[in-house]
Amino acid sequence: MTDDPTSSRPLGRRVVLGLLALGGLGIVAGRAVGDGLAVLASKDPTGLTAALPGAAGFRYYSVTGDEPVRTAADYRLEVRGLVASPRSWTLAELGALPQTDLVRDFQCVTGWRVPDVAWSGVLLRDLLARAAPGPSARAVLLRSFDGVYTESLSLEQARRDDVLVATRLGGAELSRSHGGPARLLVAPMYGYKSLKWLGEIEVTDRVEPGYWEQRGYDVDAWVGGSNGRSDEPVA
Ligand SMILES: Nc1nc2c(c(=O)[nH]1)N[C@H]1C(S)=C(S)[C@@H](COP(=O)(O)O)O[C@H]1N2
Ligand SMILES: [Mo]
Repeated sequence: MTDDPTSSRPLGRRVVLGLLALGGLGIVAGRAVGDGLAVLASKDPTGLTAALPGAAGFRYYSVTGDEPVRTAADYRLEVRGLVASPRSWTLAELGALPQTDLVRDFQCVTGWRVPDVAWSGVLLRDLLARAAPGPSARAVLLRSFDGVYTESLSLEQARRDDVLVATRLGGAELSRSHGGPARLLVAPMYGYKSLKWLGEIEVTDRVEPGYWEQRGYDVDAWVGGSNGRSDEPVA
């Protein structure tokens, strides 16, 4: 874990005081690390709360104020658009499809990186094949059930063997903070492509820029590509 930027750096006194000043630490201490910590982290623009033990090097991101909630029972994934067979998938139905395991570094465009993250789920291309995209299909538009975040991929990108609808992380159910019950994992691209709280996949005739792309980030977000930033981990 030596290249994990968050575990190698002890928290300085100023940082800890800063966290206390956020006002949530005392409350969080009594709750399960994970969702409680994530709620605090979401209010921390520095991302430093996620350097506390238990967050495994990830920093929590949500462009909305709170975490959207779907239980395993009420979760639905809609697949629609330019397809012959639109349908809605329950979590159990996704779990009954062939599962793919992937171990990949997870890299945010802002510089943090988590090495060797273990994901499992359904290949996006398997879901697309079952929907049977029509002749004018060129891309997918992904919508989060947070109601705000979107992403998109060309069909060619969406059919890669390292692009998953992930339902498991690190050998456990994907937690709500990490986008559970199901999120996208686009392993070869920066983290912003890996949309959390996946609610809908719409097959479209062109790539439509997603949330961060409308705000200036590359649509093709290959790790090591431009984005005007270094992909080096934060020192
Ligand atoms: N719905 C949603 N998905 C999202 C984001 C977000 O703000 N909302 N942030 C993205 C960014 S910038 C990153 S780096 C990863 C972070 O994943 P994590 O919160 O599981 O660490 O989620 C991505 N997916
Ligand atoms: Mo990110």
